[in-house]
Amino acid sequence: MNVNLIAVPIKYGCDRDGAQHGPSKLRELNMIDIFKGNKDIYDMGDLFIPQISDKDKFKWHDNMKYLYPIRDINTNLAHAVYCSLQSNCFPFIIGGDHSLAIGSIAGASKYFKDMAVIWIDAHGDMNDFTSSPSGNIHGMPLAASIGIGHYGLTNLYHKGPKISPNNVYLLGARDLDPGEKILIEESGLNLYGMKEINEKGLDIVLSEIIEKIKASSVDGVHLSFDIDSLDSSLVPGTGTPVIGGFDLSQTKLIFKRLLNEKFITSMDLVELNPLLDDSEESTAKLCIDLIDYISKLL
Ligand code: NNH
Ligand code: MN
Ligand code: MN
Ligand code: MN
Repeated sequence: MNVNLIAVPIKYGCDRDGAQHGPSKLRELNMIDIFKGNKDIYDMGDLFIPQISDKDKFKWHDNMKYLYPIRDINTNLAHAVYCSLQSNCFPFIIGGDHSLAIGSIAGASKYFKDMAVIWIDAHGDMNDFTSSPSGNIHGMPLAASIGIGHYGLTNLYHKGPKISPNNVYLLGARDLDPGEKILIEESGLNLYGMKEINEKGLDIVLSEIIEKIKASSVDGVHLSFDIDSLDSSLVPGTGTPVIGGFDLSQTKLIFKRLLNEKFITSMDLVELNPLLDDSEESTAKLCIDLIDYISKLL
């Protein structure tokens, strides 16, 4: 299967300058050629992101920054993802902040009858506008995809919830907001927090997830990978690093085990912020290393 690379240089979801430069930094470090060395990919270019002044961030909602621009960008992304799947291509979406997963999932869920989502993140991204401490929409995409939150996001691209919580696997969480914890509990999604992973062992947890997905009736699986799932010491170039995360070999094990199943049908890689990176650009280089690794497994 060919890969369609869709870059989304968006920062409105994290409201932090720099996240919009993720795709250009990865291109500068030869992402496309590295990918092409392993897999037939087509660079579909950068999705159009309109310029919005930060003075206008609360223009559309008082606790959801840049709501309508984010909705409109994600609607276009959803269509790009849907069209890729329809033409038998694997959508590989590069961020940009994690709000873009609303569009990835909206697009993929229109194509598939019943879809699972594996969400790898230090955070839950399960806030709605009442529980969010920041108003940043990158803390809300998983909730929105399940149908929780503002109608502008929950009805994006096609009406209603995109995925059912029993088909959601949240992996690596270790920084959850109080209201978000309640939403996670109530939803009944499959939570594998860092504490549980450390106790059980990552390999066992991955086997459990793989078994559950295979036993379910899903016809598509979206993998949404936030680089802040890695330990904060490894990812200085991300907006909200959190200690106690995955090391590099654990991260590669996750990709190896999941991609070897051949059930993943689309994926995101998000939250690189080159402006926050160290002078060696270690976070950007780590992303390149992961892209090299992933593209060999696709
Ligand atoms: N939970 C916080 C919020 O909603 C932080 C979210 N930040 C993330 N999510 N990077 O992956 O604002
Ligand atoms: Mn995230
Ligand atoms: Mn569907
Ligand atoms: Mn995160």
